[in-house]
Amino acid sequence: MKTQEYIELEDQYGAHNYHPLDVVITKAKGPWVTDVEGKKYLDCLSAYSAVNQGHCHPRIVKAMIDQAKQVALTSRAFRNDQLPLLYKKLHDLLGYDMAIPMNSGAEAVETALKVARKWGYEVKGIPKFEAEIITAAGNFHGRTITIVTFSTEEFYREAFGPFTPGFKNVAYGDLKELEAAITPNTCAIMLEPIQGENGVVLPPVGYLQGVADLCKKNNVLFIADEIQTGLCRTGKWLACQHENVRPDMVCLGKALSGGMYPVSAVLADKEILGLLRPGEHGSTFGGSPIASAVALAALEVLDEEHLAERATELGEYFMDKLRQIKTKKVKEIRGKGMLIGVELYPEAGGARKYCEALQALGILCKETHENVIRFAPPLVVEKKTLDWAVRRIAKVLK
Ligand code: IF1
Repeated sequence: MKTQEYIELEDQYGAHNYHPLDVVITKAKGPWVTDVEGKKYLDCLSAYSAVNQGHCHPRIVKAMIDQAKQVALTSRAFRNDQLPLLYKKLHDLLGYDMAIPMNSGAEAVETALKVARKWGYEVKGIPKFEAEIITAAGNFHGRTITIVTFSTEEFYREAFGPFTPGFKNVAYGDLKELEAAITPNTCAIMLEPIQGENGVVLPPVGYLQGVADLCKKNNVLFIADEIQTGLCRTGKWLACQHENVRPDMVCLGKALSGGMYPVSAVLADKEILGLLRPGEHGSTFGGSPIASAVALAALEVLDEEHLAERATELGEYFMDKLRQIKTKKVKEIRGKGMLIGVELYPEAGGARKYCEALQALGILCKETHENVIRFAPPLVVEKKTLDWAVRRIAKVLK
């Protein structure tokens, strides 16, 4: 079948909740994907940072196939011999006492919110059902009803109320406003260390440290949503580590499986995650043998291929080259490691058409909001491939 036939089928029988580029991918390897016409593209999105390890990493593929032949799913009613190994690996790499496995990022976020509320009632002593959680304007944490409750993007919410009580937003990057929003009933503050969806927005230097200090002072939990920023994308295992901040809870997803399978998790110490009792929370697929084996391999690849260091080096290289492009269309280039946003002036006419032009030249990327193009290739990409990409990006921005 041809591209157009796939598109017609999809549009006829699928919900129209996306506006994808018209490229129909059929296979992929490392940083490259190939469409059904046989055209090859450099993937500069990495499935929103889920394929940090590169597409179809042989080691992760092998872990998945081997485990699929062995046992895929047991449910958590029984134990399996892969999940304990994943727990230990997460502990060794990231230094938290415990983890809880889920599937999607949104589920990890929901899990963290539930645990934070429980902590609020049982440890902090907040009166029953009065717990408050503070989030940041411009956030993106997923699509469930509770999560869109605190989205500030009206489009994500407008058709979907009524919403979940107990949340309030403050401006991202503003410690004063945050401090003023904390009450004795505040159990947690949840933030992305860099707001990806909001256009790769970096908070002011010292903000995350300031948030951690405010949390400590007020007996409030700091939840970091590292679903997009975590697992080496920004040059550290966790983006919070750039400021030597250790959040009380960390949400992981996306690259936790290298894109092979939906795997997410929440990490925290025993005083927090240890509060969950049997039956209070769970998931049919979360922590399955196949999810665990895949995640274990995905973490080993990040570790053994030193992908955090690679993200730092490649990110500096890439951003430097992007900055050398002579163009009047670019307002700002910002990012950390290999999470890079190129913000165009509004007069440039919106980022979408540049993504379409890049597609024609063999580069896949995605606009975020009106005017930002996000560049986040897999961390296994080579410098000479980035050079190749920059030549094309320069052409498009001229
Ligand atoms: C879509 C955005 C990125 C996330 C953070 C939780 C989740 C995400 C920081 C939820 C998910 C994805 C979802 C995807 C597009 C993508 C996205 F543009 F929409 F915002 F990456 F920037 N926390 N982000 O970034 O994880 O439940 O999806 O596994 O199409 O909605 P999920």
